[in-house]
Amino acid sequence: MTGTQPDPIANLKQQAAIKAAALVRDGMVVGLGTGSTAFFVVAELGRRVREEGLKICAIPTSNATEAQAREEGIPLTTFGAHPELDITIDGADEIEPRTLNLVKGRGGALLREKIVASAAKQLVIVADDSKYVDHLGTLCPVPVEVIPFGWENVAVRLGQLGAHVTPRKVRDGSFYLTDEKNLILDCVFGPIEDPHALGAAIHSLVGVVEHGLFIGMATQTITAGADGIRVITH
Ligand code: ABF
Repeated sequence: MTGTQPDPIANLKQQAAIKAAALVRDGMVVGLGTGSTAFFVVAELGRRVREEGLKICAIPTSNATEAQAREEGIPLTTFGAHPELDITIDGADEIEPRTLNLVKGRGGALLREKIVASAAKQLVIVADDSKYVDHLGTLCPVPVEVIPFGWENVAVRLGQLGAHVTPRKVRDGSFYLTDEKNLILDCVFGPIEDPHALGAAIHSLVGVVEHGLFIGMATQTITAGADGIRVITH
């Protein structure tokens, strides 16, 4: 059988993930992120639970992460039992190193990710170093989760804020639906000078549930690149 070529980016993601997972201590309530980097965090926490007897319980940010956590044997809990979390570890699409402001949500889980992130004492972001940008909006759209009813009007008003708006669709051409059965409007703003102000303006639009600008939420980023692991703490 031919061996698969090692994926250098996946290796970087795994390095950052293992470093972040080491922050988790016995007794912690942990928010589990979504995406390919968070995948390695869940795998490492599962290993620690099985091999080191790590005693944690966790709240997943998506159905996909919930399924992986169950498979890894990580005990799950709910906000009903634990309304406050100790740490959430998640990925990101863009990181502004100066402010640790983020764009998240390319995976479609931004609402649960932001809820779980905001409920935790610490939000630790893991990524490969390709996610660093000088200004948010440089690499990718800002996803905006909207109620399906009247989404077309919200799209018009997002356009008035300067966005080129595309409703996210799946392969068969139907609308992508979030775990909460909402729609995602992918908004290309270009480089964003004042993400805090833009986030507030987006939030003020009736019909918007949440957006992928995570402003002032990350307490630490752990990234891996060719020159090793970089930790930024705010
Ligand atoms: C998730 O991590 C999403 O918010 C974001 O889209 C994703 C980044 O994905 P990856 O780690 O696969 O680059 O939290």
